[in-house]
Amino acid sequence: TSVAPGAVHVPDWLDPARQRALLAACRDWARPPAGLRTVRTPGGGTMTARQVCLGWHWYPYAYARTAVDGDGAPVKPFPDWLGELARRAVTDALGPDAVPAAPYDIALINFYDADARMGMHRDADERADAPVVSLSLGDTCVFRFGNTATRGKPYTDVELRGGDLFVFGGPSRLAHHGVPRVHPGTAPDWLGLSGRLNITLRVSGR
Ligand code: MD5
Ligand code: FE
Repeated sequence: TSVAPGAVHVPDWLDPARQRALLAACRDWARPPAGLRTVRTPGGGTMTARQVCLGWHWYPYAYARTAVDGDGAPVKPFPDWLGELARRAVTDALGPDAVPAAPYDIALINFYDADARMGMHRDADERADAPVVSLSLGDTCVFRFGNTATRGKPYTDVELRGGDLFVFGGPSRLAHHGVPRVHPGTAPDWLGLSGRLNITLRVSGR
């Protein structure tokens, strides 16, 4: 389903076996060193979703090779199979011509508990315009897809469920977006996850 030019939602893209395998991998990556951390913004705010990074470590508002705002350890490698998954996602959502020449080399994994939110923002710290691939696991959330010019209206609210794929490319790459709420207890029992998890796959352009 196209939400805006270049923004395509593919419900149920990951089958249950893939969801379980991805969750197990994310739990492994979340362990120290360079594991799950709380992100603090320069203004003194705290992000409610906690994060772990692969390939490059994101901190507000730049990328580094070490967990500079965590334990300082080298960031875990970005595995080849995740890059393969990203290219397949872009092909399915936008077509083969939208797959970037440069390799996918960043994963940002956000863990949301029942009270976690993500305020409206743009992802502008990458030096490449390659599409961002977003995979969701666990609880359903409200995903707010906005416009490029402002953090406010107009925007479109979309329900993202576990197993869904969303790809943001072309004119949607720099759109504002956020997660105004998570619906607790909506994850399927077979997954064994309380809360929501989102994996974004990106090209650093470095
Ligand atoms: C999430 N993560 O659900 C979202 C999904 C983040 C973040 O926002 O920065 O980690 S990714 C949504 C996204 C990425 C790039 C572009 C656009 C949306 N967009 O143009 O709407 O945890
Ligand atoms: Fe974002």
